[in-house]
Amino acid sequence: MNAILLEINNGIATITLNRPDKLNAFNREMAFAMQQALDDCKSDTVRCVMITGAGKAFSAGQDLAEVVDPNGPGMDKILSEHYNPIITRIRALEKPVLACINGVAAGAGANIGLCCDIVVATASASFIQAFSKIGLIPDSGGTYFLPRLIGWQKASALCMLGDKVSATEAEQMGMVYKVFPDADFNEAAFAMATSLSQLPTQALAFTKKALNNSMIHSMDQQLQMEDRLQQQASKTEDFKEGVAAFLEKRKPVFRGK
Ligand code: T3D
Repeated sequence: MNAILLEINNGIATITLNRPDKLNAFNREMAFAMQQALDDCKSDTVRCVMITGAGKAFSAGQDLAEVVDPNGPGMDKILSEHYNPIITRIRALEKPVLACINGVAAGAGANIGLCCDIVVATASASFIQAFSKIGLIPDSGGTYFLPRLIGWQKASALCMLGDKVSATEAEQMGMVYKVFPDADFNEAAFAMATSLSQLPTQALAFTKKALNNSMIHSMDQQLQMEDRLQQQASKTEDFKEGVAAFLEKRKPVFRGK
């Protein structure tokens, strides 16, 4: 059974974390397959990426059996070779990545979800910074993204206490963009992915680049970056189409070019 499934249809790539018996916990094989799937999403045929989990969980993070396996990769390799390359690939991917949190998201599983561009969750989903429960620190970008998403105080509390947060609480805190009832989740998440895949893909890529840099830039640097990226956006076919469609009072057809 492939630990990661990748399907590409009509501009939408769906990456499914697929070890449902282990709540989609990551081992080395799965981490490498995830990196490969994200690389495959660089194709021009992909205009939006959805990440979700098979079965009842999104992901329980690191497979803890692998951590204690004497033949396993070892703690010195797990972050640098498994998770960090996943997080950097998601942030660098020049298209929107939608995390569809279909169940519990724990440890690195939670933080892979939280580093995505937009996070939606089913009402019965939950998030756990599970690390302190086993004597570790939050990784996979948890200490970077969480304080920026929900503020320092709440991030400190969740990282230290390891409390389980429901999807509704996560939405109120700003960790999640929208929560959908379980019965509507697949359809609603897919509708959002479809909308994203029909938007001006290059403008979204420039938007992502600007937002990535807003974490580290001064206001002046950010204004200069917006100026540069806006000039690039204004040279795209989709910009011409967007303006023409507005003036002709019709719906634009963006091609991602
Ligand atoms: O270098 C490094 O290693 C650092 C990297 C760190 C990255 C990390 O992600 S560290 C954090 C690792 N994750 C966890 O600590 C979470 C562990 N899991 C849980 O706390 C719970 O399973 C959940 C809260 C996620 C869900 O609870 P529940 O009650 O819904 O399910 P369960 O019964 O605990 O689990 C179901 C099965 O999945 C069970 O197997 P079994 O008994 O049916 O054969 C359980 O052992 C397995 N499972 C769940 N999480 C993991 C796992 N197996 C391996 N690794 C897991 N992380």
